[in-house]
Amino acid sequence: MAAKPAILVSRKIFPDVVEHLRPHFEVDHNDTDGVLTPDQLIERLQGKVGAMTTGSERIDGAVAAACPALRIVANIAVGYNNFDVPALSAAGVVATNTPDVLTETTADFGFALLMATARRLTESEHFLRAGQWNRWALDMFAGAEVHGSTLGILGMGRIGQAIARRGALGFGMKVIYHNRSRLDAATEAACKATYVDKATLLREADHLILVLPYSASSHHAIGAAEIAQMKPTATLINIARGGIVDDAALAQALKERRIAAAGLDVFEGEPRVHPDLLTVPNVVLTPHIASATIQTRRAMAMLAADNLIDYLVKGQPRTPLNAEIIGKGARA
Ligand code: 8YV
Repeated sequence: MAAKPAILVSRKIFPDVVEHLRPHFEVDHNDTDGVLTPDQLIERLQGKVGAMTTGSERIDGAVAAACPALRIVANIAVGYNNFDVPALSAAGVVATNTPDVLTETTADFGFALLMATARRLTESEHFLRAGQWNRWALDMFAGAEVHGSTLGILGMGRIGQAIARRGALGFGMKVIYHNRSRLDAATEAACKATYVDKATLLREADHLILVLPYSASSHHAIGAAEIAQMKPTATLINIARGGIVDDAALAQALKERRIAAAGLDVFEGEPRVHPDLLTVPNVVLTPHIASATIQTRRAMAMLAADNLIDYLVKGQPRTPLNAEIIGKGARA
C-alpha cells in the first residue's frame, strides 16, 4: 500500500478533527500549547504536502520556497493576513480560510463586547470583587445607552452584516456603515443599514465597531485623527485585527476621556498588549476569542481539515483564497 501523504497540524486542535484527517494522511500534530517558531515551522513542514495553521504563523513566499513539497495551507480563521496570498499563488501553493462557519458566533461576541463596554461590565465587576461596594450613587457605573443609539460599522462583510441585523432588529439601533464598496440595495435593506462616508461614520456613531480585514491599507484606520472625530460619549469596539487601531493613540484617548470607552478583542503585536491599555479603567479586554464557542471552533477546524482532504484527495478545496491557480500553476 502506498504511504499516505504527510501533513502538519501546527497547533493543538480537537482530537476528533485529527481522527478525521488520519484515514487520508500521516498527521504530524503539534499538540503542545505552544506556537512553532518560524524555524521550527519550516523544519516540521519538510516533506509535508499540506498544513493546517492558525493566525499565528506567517506563511509567505520564503516558507513556500523552503518547503518545496507544500501544496496547500489551510488557515483555521476567516482572516488570512498571516498569509501572503500573492506570493503563495506565485509559488503554486493553494491557500484556504474558514468563512461563514464563524459569522453568527463572531457577531454575537461583537455585540457582547459592545454591551460590556457600553454598560461598563468588567469595570463594575472589578469594583465588586475588590469589596468596594459599600456605597451607592445614582450615577454609579452609569454607562452609555445601547438600544435606540446609532451603531456604526466599519467593514461590512458577512460579520458586519450579522452585527447590523442584531443592532437594528434586536436593539432598535440606527445602523450606519462604511465599507470599501457599498452593498447592493437588497443586502442593505436586509440588514437595515445605511451607507455613509467614513467621516460621517466617525462623527455620528455612538458605538463604532470594526469588522474589516487587516491589510496595508487598513493599518491604523483608526488613529488619533479618527478618534478626534468621534463623540466624547462614543465607544470603540475592535473584533477585527490588531493593527487596524493605533493602540497607543487609543490608550491616550481613553486616558483623557476623549471617547468614553473601548472594547478590544485584538491587539497590535498580540499576545502582547500595549501596557497603557492594561492600566486605563474604561476598556474591556479579551484575548482574541470572538469565534470561540466549542461548536464554532470545531466547525472551523473541520472546514480546514476538509479543505486539506478535498484538495489533496479530490483536487478541489471547499473555500480557496486563490482558486485561480488550481490546475493552472498549482504544485502537483
Ligand atoms: C480565529 C479569527 O480564531 O477567524 C479569524 O479571522 O480571528 C479567529 O476567529 C483566530 O484567528 C485563530 O485562528
